[in-house]
Amino acid sequence: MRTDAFIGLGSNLQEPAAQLARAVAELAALPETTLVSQSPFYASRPVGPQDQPDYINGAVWLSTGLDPHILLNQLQAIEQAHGRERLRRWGPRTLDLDMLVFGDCVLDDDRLTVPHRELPNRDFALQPLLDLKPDLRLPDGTTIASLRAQCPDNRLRKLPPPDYP
Ligand code: PH2
Ligand code: MG
Ligand code: MG
Repeated sequence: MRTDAFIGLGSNLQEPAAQLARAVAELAALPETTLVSQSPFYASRPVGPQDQPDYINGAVWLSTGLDPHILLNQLQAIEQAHGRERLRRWGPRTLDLDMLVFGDCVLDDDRLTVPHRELPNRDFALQPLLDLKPDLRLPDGTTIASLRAQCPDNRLRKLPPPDYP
């Protein structure tokens, strides 16, 4: 069985747009997984500690036969390969891959919460999801479009096409 999984990407260290472009290729190459589409990339001001660079954010739509915890292992392996260090909560990072939505799956355990807990507060995740699938809904029926309309504005700036592959 295949599931539509939506992954948020973020980086604010070491050529963030290049980190995201590489990560998209790595996600597309995961086992039992195909890349359906990728969103534009956006520059966004940091949410959380302000003493860090702006982020580049985007999202991908995957179709996967992996179960959510196996996919999480794969996301964490890609983060590790990008030199991810876990220093402080919401602090700067070379690559962050967040499982935003995994089909109709609702999960909350010590490793994984899907849909992502912070999604309603993050325009840098909601806008790329809207770009990928304007009618996307959470398992409880809430539309991503309604969350986007209510979300605090963080001054997203869409990068011009030459800046993302
Ligand atoms: N990620 C965080 C903390 N703050 N701010 C922006 N703009 N983009 C992010 O991806 C981001 C953040 C921790 O996951
Ligand atoms: Mg994150
Ligand atoms: Mg994360």
